[in-house]
Amino acid sequence: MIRLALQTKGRLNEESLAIIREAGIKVEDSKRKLLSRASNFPLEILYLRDDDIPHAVAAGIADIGIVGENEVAEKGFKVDVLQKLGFGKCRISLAIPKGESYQDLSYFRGKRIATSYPNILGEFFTSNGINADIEEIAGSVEIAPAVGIADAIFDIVSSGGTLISNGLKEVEKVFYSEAALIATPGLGGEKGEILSRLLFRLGAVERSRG
Ligand code: PRT
Ligand code: ZN
Repeated sequence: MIRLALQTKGRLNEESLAIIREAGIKVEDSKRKLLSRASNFPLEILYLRDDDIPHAVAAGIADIGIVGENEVAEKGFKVDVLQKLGFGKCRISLAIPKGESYQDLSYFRGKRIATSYPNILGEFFTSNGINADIEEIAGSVEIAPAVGIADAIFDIVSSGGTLISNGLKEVEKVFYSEAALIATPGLGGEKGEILSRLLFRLGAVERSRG
């Protein structure tokens, strides 16, 4: 038996379940139980918040998981990224008030930047020699400039609509992400063998999706 961590609800939940089901594995959604067993494959699903999936997989609470690469990179836990899954695509970008003029990264020197991804941003600034004040905030990052608690933001963007409706413009695309299958490093034995079978099926789904 192998244990797969999926997001309970949210942007990745439906497509994660869809890919497992397309692989021919019969599983229940998270509405009934937070831990449930597939009826025709040696797999059980543990439903978690996406933020908790990298740790759960690194610690072996789950053997594998489906989560955004952004969460894997931000949390920094040691997991193997086995396969990108082609959904949940987004980027994490720096954005500033739309009336500001922007030339290059030196704009951010000494500025306050609100984000839920302080580690990814901190590494990016360090490697580019930018000294800025990173303010970690949990939700509604995009309103931080309007309410005066930050000069700029570093947040997830997909269509860009949220930035526009908050009077912001995207000036640097820093990190590209999509959903990925991750695993506890060094899974072997029976679990390793089940994982190979699962990867084979996911490969077939990917080929049939084109
Ligand atoms: O409850 P839980 O903690 O599990 O979920 P969550 O609320 O933390 O995450 P959720 O469900 O919003 O997102 C899960 C994952 O989906 C993220 O970690 C990304 O990997 C991926 N993803 C893909 C996105 C987006 N696209 C996205 N557009 N996550 C968030 N957004 C948000 C973004 O934060 C911003 O507020 O959507 C807004 C921007 O969208 P646009 O289209 O207006 O640019
Ligand atoms: Zn989350």
